[in-house]
Amino acid sequence: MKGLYSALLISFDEKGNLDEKGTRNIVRYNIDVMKMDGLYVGGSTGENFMIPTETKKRIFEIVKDEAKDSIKLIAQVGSIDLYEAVELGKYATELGYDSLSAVTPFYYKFDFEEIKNYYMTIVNETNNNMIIYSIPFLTGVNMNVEQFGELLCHDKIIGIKFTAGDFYLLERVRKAFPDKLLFAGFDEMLLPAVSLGVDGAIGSTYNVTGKIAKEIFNYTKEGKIAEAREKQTYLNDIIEAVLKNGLYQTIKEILKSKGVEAAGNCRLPMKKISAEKIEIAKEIGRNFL
Ligand code: MN9
Repeated sequence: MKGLYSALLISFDEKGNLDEKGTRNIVRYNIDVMKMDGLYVGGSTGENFMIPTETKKRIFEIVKDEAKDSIKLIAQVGSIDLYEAVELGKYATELGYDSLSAVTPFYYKFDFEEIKNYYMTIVNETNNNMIIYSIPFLTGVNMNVEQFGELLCHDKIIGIKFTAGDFYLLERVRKAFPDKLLFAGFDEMLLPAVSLGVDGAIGSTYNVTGKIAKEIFNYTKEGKIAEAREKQTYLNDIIEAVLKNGLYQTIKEILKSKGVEAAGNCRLPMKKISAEKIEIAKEIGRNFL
């Protein structure tokens, strides 16, 4: 399960309905052109927390159908509706997803006992692998090494998607759990995360920057830090421009400019992109990718 994963973008039409063909095209681009090792389906990048359960299921279905067994697939099933998380977990497990992942439950400030019960429930009900999705800047949920340990001691809880800039914590987690899978979640900090021994990375920008990310990953692992830094700086110039222009929609526009038809729109309440910003997105695609 090691390696580079795109956090898959999902295509929606003008009304916010799933565009199945467009989504399949994005999957194909990630496999055929970006040469990703896997896809992370239903994460933040997949606009997952804004879409209804039936659509989430359909997305898991068409991605699996398109990718077949050609790359690894992780299904993010986490939800503050634990019943939904279990239902989605069973569904993705039956479809043959290699692992589940679940965001730490957010909004209600659940205590650790509740968080632990959430993960144990999903794992015990689905009997599939689980990767903890930790993204404190969006969830407000911070876990320490001991708490990660209480979850990771379960055989089926195989790793963490670590989307944070706390590299001291990352290093302590790496040392404490050498046999678990650690994935870096911030594309702009890939180099330092790889230098601290992560097994892979999962990111939104890799839908279009996957090849650059692979170079950073490989150079860093080989100890070629100057080369890796040069690539990271190049990647971060792209990421800075993308973030400024609107993260997910800009990546969708770049995909379109690269010939990925119907890469689509974002769902409300995310706003519609302006004509001016579409031009900026195309320019980023043309100049850097
Ligand atoms: O999960 C992504 N996080 C979000 C990972 O989309 C919230 C990252 O890949 C970031 O989009 C990326 C740009 O900041 O690092």
